[in-house]
Amino acid sequence: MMNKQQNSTDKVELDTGDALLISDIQNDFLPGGSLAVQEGDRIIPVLNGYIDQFSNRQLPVFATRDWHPAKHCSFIRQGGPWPEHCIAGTKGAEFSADLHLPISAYIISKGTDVEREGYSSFSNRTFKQQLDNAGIRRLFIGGLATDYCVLNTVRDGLNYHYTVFLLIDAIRAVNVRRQDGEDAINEMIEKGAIPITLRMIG
Ligand code: VGL
Ligand code: ZN
Repeated sequence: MMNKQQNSTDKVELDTGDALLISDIQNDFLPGGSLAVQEGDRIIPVLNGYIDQFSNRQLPVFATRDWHPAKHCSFIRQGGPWPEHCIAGTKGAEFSADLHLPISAYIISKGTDVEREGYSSFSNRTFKQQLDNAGIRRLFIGGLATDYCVLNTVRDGLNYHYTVFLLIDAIRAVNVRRQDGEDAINEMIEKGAIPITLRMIG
């Protein structure tokens, strides 16, 4: 039986083996961008708070970026669902200047293959290798978008048997359908992700 107790917590002590994963805080996904996520900018100060918590303990920070070729299959012009966004090397693909990524952050590009969507951070095989090399066992995942990259990354992370904490105060959804974000959150928690907020980090 699903027990709510197992899937929630009051306090989390960060330790060796923990990593922060920040998904796609890029200009095109933020207000004014070509695929702007509503309130996407509101989570940036919170993510900066998580970055401080990890950096202070010298724990690794990973930042993913959607990094598409100009004719990526996900673009409407190519028959896909999305307006053109996050084309490698453009201003829209740059990380937000408001996100305080440490110089030591690992940058993970995804969606680089013209014929594959690649929502999950694990679609870049290097990511898993870097986690293994760093001895990571617990992933703290936040960023954009709840119903695409975050959802697919959390699914893969759980399938690889990482302990996954979902940064519930630092995610926002595209919501093509109004319920998508909520549905995604419910699915992730159902599958074993543990929802936490910044103030629970001790
Ligand atoms: C994403 C829509 C299109 C994501 C990427 O990373 O969440 N969403 N491309
Ligand atoms: Zn994309």
